[in-house]
Amino acid sequence: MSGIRYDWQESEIRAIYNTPLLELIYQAASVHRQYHDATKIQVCKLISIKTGGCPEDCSYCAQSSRYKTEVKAEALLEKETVVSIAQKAKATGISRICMGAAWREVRDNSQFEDVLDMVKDVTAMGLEVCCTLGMLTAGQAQRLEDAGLYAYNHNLDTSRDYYSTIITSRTYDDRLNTIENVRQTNVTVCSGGILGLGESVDDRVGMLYTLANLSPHPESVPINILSQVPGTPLADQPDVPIWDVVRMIATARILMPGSDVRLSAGRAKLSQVEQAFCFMAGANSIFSSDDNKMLTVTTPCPDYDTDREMLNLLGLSMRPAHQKQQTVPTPAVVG
Ligand code: SAM
Ligand code: DTB
Ligand code: SF4
Repeated sequence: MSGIRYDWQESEIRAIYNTPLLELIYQAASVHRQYHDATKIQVCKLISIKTGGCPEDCSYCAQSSRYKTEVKAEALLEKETVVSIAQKAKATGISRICMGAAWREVRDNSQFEDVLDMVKDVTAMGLEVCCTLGMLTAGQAQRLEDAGLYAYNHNLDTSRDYYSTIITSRTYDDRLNTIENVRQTNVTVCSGGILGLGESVDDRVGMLYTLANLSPHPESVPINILSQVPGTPLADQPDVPIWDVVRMIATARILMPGSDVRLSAGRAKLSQVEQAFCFMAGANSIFSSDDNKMLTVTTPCPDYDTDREMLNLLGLSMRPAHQKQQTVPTPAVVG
């Protein structure tokens, strides 16, 4: 689409991030209205299809087997369980289901076959299905596409420079390779990061630089606020100031105008007023959960009723599945 750039410089991104706050929000809100119906929010439901016992060492994560957290390793969920959670979510107006597995990578085994079956059945319900299963080969991405997968989530989390401070069991290029493998299919890409890992503003700019120079941009960009999980190396990180969250969302919105920007983990810590600022700055998606958790009990998530009430109060409605609006900006009338 016209007006979308893939050649952002870090200096430009830093200047956008550091724009005086209300001016930044105004610019982001304006861009948001050119590319999206600003009265719509996509509400998603996460399902942890395989919880805990992950061999990776992501310093923020409750599911890594390297840290002693309250999350215990569980078996892959049954397809029937996943379908019934998805049915309940659909009945409340949720249009996207994200299935997460605490895996380093997908293996070509019977568990992958089971996941492909889940993707088929939940897709057949008319919902958008996203999976986040760790690293993927191009062949595995193709099999997920064949099963009907709509999106694959694989976050960059932070800048290339800061990555090895947070994760040592894989590299930034491993991450980019999986994203590239997904791009070879028609499955859309979901990739974003986390605020509150102890990163600098330059690291935030660096992550957005990598995302915004992917061509095409990830169709979906989750912005997570660190949930400080006891037992992990990042347990004692301070809370992220709300204005940093708003700046990050607004900058992502301006750089990647056509993408969905998702206010993800950490939303439960925000007041309605704080969330309203995030929507004004261009966030157009949230995760909601009837069991009050994101993937695991360590990270609370507002429930369906609370979110319905908030959206009503703000005059927002839930976007149906497969209805991402991509308005072509009207050319200026000359003369
Ligand atoms: N194992 C897969 C992977 O890492 O790609 C998928 C699941 S993993 C839980 C998905 C994403 O959740 C991570 O990339 C990270 O951005 C986010 N996440 C995990 N733990 C978090 C926490 N404590 N606070 C905020 N975000 C978190
Ligand atoms: C994403 O960026 N955030 C979601 C989704 N993608 C998979 C996951 C947040 C996980 C929060 C930590 C937990 O629940 O343990
Ligand atoms: Fe494993 Fe994903 Fe958690 Fe890293 S973020 S430890 S890969 S579940």
